[in-house]
Amino acid sequence: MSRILLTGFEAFDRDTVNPSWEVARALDGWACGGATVQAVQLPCVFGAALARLDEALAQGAVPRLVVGLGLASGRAEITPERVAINVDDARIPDNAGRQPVDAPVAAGGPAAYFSSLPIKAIVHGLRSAGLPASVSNSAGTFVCNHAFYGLMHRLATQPVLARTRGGFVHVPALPEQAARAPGMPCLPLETQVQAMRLLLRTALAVERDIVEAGGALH
Ligand code: PCA
Repeated sequence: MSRILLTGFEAFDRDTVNPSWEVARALDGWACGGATVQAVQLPCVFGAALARLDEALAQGAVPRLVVGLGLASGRAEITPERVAINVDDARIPDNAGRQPVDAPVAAGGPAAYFSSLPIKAIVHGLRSAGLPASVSNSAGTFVCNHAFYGLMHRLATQPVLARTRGGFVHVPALPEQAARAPGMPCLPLETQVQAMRLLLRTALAVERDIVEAGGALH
């Protein structure tokens, strides 16, 4: 059995729940394509999130797949991220009160990394199953992008991780969160978990991504 690392974030910005962690922990132990999911919670803190990721990467077998999840409140769909950028630029303080502005995630690192997940095949598969999904071209510049960039930097620079695929997916708010913010889109937890099962299956099965237009005007 190989290992799939699925990370989710703790709650942040005065929230009490984070769907990304609820989804990850619901799938902890789930077996898929000869691999088993290990759910790991990341602190919503610059630096500390990557320290926790390093621990999880080092403990146990080299993972076949690492997928980071995070909440993007305001989004209505499951959105696999295309690109991580080498910038920390926090609009609000993180859970430790840190608020870096225009700082690199990794000093001297490349400007960006692309996800190595088959993001178009994932979106295609989710939509075919009637689940809302689209490719996102920006993971922002807060702790999610930080974790995504840090992950891809590790996969690119640590020889032991050379064969591990990785990426990041933002998920919508839960109905209980949207109930407190009129007009906020949401997706029930069961639907998010179902989508993530399909996403992981696709990520394991599809070696080469499909070519399908996914560009948006905005
Ligand atoms: N979302 C934030 C950080 C943690 C989370 O779940 C983000 O999009 O950066």
